[in-house]
Amino acid sequence: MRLYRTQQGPYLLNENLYYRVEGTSWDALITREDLHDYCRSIVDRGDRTKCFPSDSILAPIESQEVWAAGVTYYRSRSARIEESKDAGGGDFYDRVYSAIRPELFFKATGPRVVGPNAKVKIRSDATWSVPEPEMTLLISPKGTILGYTIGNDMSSRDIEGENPLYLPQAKVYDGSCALGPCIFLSPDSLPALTRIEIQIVRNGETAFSGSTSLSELKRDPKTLVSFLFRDNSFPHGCFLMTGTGVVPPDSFTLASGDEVRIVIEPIGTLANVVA
Ligand code: DO4
Ligand code: MG
Repeated sequence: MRLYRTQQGPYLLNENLYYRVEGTSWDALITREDLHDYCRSIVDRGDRTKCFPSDSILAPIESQEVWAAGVTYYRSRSARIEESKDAGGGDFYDRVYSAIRPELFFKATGPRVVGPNAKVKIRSDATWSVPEPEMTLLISPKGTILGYTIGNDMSSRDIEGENPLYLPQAKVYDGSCALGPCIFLSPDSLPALTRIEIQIVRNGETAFSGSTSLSELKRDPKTLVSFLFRDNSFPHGCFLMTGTGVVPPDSFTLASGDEVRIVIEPIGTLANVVA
């Protein structure tokens, strides 16, 4: 089942059929501990409706915070060691890759997040910018993983590489976070073979493409959640991006007009153009 937030309200999509979710705010809906079963009961009732207009899809977030995990794939560890070497980056990325405590950082508030087909941004003071395609968890206020969406953790590699203490500036700015197109509701974990694919289209041609799979994710999502919820409460639930396993070559930087397309089946495609 896929749950969409649209300008017309929440909709469910199940086996090519659409169902409206009536009489609830998005916040009240996605913080339900029984979200999967509740949505299943709407589908089982069988009151089908017409499809919503595809340009009415919104980012699947309202009052939640977005957090992100870092250096959870070997590729991310290696890219970070390389980008920070002039700044004495040394071994701290390697250490965090192997440490018991993961890297977790604050990424965005709901109003800062853009949805499908909206514009993502690169910082005006950055010279080296990349998208980061990340499987993203929807987590209930009690810390239960309720569903999955696609995240783009837009990042300024030159700023982060100059000094790791600049990480919040490299990661948190207007248009730096995209989520969507929906929440894939599942009581089960996504299979390890789930692929995360990215394509960057420039002037109608592929400027970069790459992929990884969840089998490369070093951390168990439940362990990431347990660290995030240590001494931290989320009354509206939250989203957690689980890190990137695809980093373009060092010669690549995003440009205005590039289209970033991230595909994770069974969630769908998150497409955004760079402003
Ligand atoms: O350590 C810096 C950020 C890492 C990150 O965003 C990632 O690995 O996805
Ligand atoms: Mg990231």
